[in-house]
Amino acid sequence: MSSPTLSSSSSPPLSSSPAPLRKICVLGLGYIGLPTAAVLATQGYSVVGIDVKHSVVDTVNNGKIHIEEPGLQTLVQAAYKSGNLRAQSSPEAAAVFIIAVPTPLRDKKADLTAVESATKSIVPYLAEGNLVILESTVPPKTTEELVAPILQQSGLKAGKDFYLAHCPERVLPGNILREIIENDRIIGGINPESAGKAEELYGEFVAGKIYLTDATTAELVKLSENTFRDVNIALANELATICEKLRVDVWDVIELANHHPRVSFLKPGPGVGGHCISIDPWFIVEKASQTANLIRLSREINDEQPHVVVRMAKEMVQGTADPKVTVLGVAYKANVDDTRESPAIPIIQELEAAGCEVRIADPHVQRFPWKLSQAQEAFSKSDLVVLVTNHAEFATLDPAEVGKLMRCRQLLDTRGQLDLDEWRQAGFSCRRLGSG
Ligand code: SAJ
Repeated sequence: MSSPTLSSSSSPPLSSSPAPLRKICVLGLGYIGLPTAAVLATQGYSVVGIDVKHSVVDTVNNGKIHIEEPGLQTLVQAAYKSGNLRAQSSPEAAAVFIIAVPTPLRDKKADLTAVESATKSIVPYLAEGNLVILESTVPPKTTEELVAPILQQSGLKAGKDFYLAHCPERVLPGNILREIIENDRIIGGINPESAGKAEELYGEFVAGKIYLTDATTAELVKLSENTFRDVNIALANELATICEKLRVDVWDVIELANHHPRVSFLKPGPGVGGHCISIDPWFIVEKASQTANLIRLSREINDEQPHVVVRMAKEMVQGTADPKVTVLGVAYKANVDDTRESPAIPIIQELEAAGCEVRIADPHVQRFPWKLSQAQEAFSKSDLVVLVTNHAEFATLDPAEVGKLMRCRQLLDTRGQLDLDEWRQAGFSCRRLGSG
């Protein structure tokens, strides 16, 4: 079978690694950059983390973290205590530069401002033999057509005087520290020598297999993975809407269908959030607007889900004077503190626009544009609980205790998380997304 892979290996000999590879600048200390910097520092590299936010630099320089991720605090503290990790706001000379800055969506296109400015900030320090790695998720050809030309303003030639590769991050928030080590990696070099050089570095801490290819293939591999998941979730969400009409339980349908050896549905829900799956498919649409029809439609189906939830919520409080609605969970998914692109945001906006007083509780989230309440306060005199994020804590709520606080005992579970029989026994009238 033919493959775009140039070669693959699980661990190249480290002894062949030249000494200069041991000083690394990691640009961007977010969900990917900070764990990567900390892992490299604990592997004995001298790591300088760069972030444009002074508060982030200060936090890391105190051995602390500004994001929630299991195990990260311990790792960053260990890295900091080893003396191998420090942070600052601009780069300095190093052997390796890793760019892990955000690539948000603006008007359904990739906003590459941060990649561009991080790349520009490297130029004054770029030296012969350096390795530059782009980890940020980007539209196809960004490494070749944006990053390489900027770096070449140094007078050095990509692939000849310095090495350049795209090594997309593929770790799952909530499980980053395990996946950063265990996941297989795709390394796309601007030329085979660049891919090989990047492989030397990743081979030091990646236990999974490393596959080498070209930069544009690597960019598309990353986007395709998240698109695959988005299309699968869109199918589950469409099925939920169909089941709603047919008065069949989508959760039963999916569970039973998944017993087929070649079927693996993901779950329906209130919509797809986060900084990855809700964004990356648009990077493909951007480059192939005439042909990426299924990809675009899947995005649209998933973006419609918060409105489906609001329609159901409105039906449930119809006729209630001054309805009060409790939104449980605003993180984009279970057990994380990240609210970027969370479906909770359009749900809250639309409920408020419909005249509902919205109370919000999320045990993981500290910062949110709306006021966050403790659970007790959020349930007080409420007419409806809408479970938006399936945090583990919500599964252990006592329906009888919650019911006592509420004005009207109603529950809408958008995640299929709660035992509705238990809530019904406590006097709740319940609906579950996709259950008719
Ligand atoms: N979701 C559903 N139904 C499901 C699974 C997820 O509605 O069955 C929703 C979640 O609630 C969430 C969104 O989809 O709102 C995305 O969550 P996720 O857990 O599927 O993925 P992310 O965005 O946290 O991380 C993804 C991962 N990609 C893949 O699994 C292919 C991760 O490995 C990537 O590194 C990450 O994107 C990234 O940074 O690109």
